[in-house]
Parts: sequence; structure tokens; C-alpha cells
Amino acid sequence: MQKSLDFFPAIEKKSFLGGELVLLTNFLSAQKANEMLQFLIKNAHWQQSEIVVYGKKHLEPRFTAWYADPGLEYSYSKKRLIPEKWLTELINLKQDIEQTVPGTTFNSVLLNYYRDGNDKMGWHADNEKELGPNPCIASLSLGAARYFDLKHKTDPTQKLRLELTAGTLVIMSGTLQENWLHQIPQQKRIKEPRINLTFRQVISFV
Ligand SMILES: O=C(O)CCC(=O)C(=O)O
Repeated sequence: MQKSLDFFPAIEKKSFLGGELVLLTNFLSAQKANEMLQFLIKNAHWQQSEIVVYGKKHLEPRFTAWYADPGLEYSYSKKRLIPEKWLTELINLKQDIEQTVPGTTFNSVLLNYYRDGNDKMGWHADNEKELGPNPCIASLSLGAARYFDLKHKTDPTQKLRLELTAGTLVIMSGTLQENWLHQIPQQKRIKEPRINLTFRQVISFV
């Protein structure tokens, strides 16, 4: 049973959207975030997948990597991801998050590598069936600060823009994925890389 976000420890905590999104700035220090960014750029198993837009094939505007417990495959944006074996550095981060956010456990992490502000991620919800209803997702940002936009699926007056700085952890839970979409928009003036790690709990095999 997932705990209410009201019980999360206060580390510069702000709550939005009925307590379903919590922002913990400085979860990692600037130095740690930068060390992890450099380590992952070099050592993660990055892939650039093909996507089809209006019938034409394109390379996805970012790189991705998927680490998970053995056998946990995942379908994401119509792609089948085969897990890499956990890196020790990723397991350590996962355990730090699980200890900071009571009641959470994660068995996988999706990494997104935005080479600069041209790379982006379009509007979507993390509502894949492998995550079950009301998933809790912990999203850690490293590198360049980027906008993270949210919009309500049915009420266009409800929208929110956050800026995710290096070392910030966002916890998304409750009905957030059911009711809201999120995106990382292009910000062409940004020349530095960013990596985002979304820790997830995959609950079913498909
Ligand atoms: O890069 C981010 O902060 C968002 C990543 C994301 O939305 C996802 O992995 O589903």
C-alpha cells in the first residue's frame, strides 16, 4: 500500500496538484549530480531508437537506456526494452531514493539523455500497463536545468511549468499519470547535456 505524500520527509518540499507531485530540490549536491552526469554519459548503454511520425521514420530526439531486475521487459512508446544489468551507481541511487521516500521500492530505471536543448520529449503520461494503476515514479535530474511542463488531460486551464535543476528529485504518484500529461520541451538556447532517471516499479510481465 503506497503511503500518502504528506508523510514524505521535508527536504525543501513543495507539493502541487493535490499532493501527487513533490519536488525535492538538492536531493543530490551540485558536485554529486555533476559526477553522476559525467559517469552516466560515459558508461550507460545508450541507444537511439527509431520512431515513426506521420508515416516517416526518424531517430528519437534523445538517447535512452533501461536498467532493471533480470527478466523485466518493458514496452515504452511502442518499443520493447530489454533490460541492462544494474550498474552499482544506479543501485546506490535507487536505494537512496527508497530510503528518502518511505513506502517506495523500484525495480527498474529508464534513463533519458538530452544532448542539448534541441533534444526533447513530447507530451505523454507514464501509464504503461506494466506500471499498474497509480504508479509512483521517482524522477532525478542531472545536468542542464530544463523545463518540465504538465497539463491536465481534460481541463486546459490547468497547466504547470517547473524548471528541473541538477540534483532535483520529483516524485509523481497517485492519479497524476491518469489525469495529467507531461513533456520536456525543446529549449534551443541550451547547449549543455541533461540526463533524467525515472525509477519505476514494473509489476507485470506482458
Ligand atoms: O526528462 C524528464 O524529466 C522526463 C522524463 C519522462 O517524462 C519519462 O521518462 O517518461
